[in-house]
This record gives sequence, C-alpha cells and structure tokens, in this order.
Amino acid sequence: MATEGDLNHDGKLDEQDLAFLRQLTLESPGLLSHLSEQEKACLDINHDGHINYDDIVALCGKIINNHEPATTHAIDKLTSLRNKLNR
Ligand SMILES: [Ca+2]
Ligand SMILES: [Ca+2]
Repeated sequence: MATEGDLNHDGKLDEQDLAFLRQLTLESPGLLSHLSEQEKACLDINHDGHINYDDIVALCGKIINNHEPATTHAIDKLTSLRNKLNR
C-alpha cells in the first residue's frame, strides 16, 4: 500500500509531495476529478472527504513528524525567524 501523502510514490514524505498537493488543490483543482477514488483517498490526508487547503496543512504536519533533515532545517529557520519577531 502506498504511504499516505506520498504523492509521487518515492517512498518519502517531503517537500515534493507538499508542492504536488499544493499545485493540485490550489492551481489545478480540475485535475482532482480525474483521479481514482484510491488516489483521492491518498490525497485526503485528514480524512474529511475533501481535498483542500486543510490537507496541505495536514501533510505539512506529517512531513514535520517525519523528521526529514531538510525539513528539520526549515523548521530551525522558522523557529529562529519567530524568535526574531518576538523580540
Ligand atoms: Ca514522496
Ligand atoms: Ca481532507
């Protein structure tokens, strides 16, 4: 079975999957109607029956939980940025 959220089927959850989901939901929503139920289920990360911005957020959370080094680096950057803003 395909990993949920692994949209390009490379066995990893990363920014590429996020970019793909974002493109599908925000830029080419018409493409969603061409997908099979199984493919749509794979995209419906939060299982609410709809594929939308909430799933992008949910996929983001899954990727962060996955602790990909590149993502961890991005989180570090976000954290330091947030710290700067709080000063
Ligand atoms: Ca992937
Ligand atoms: Ca959803």
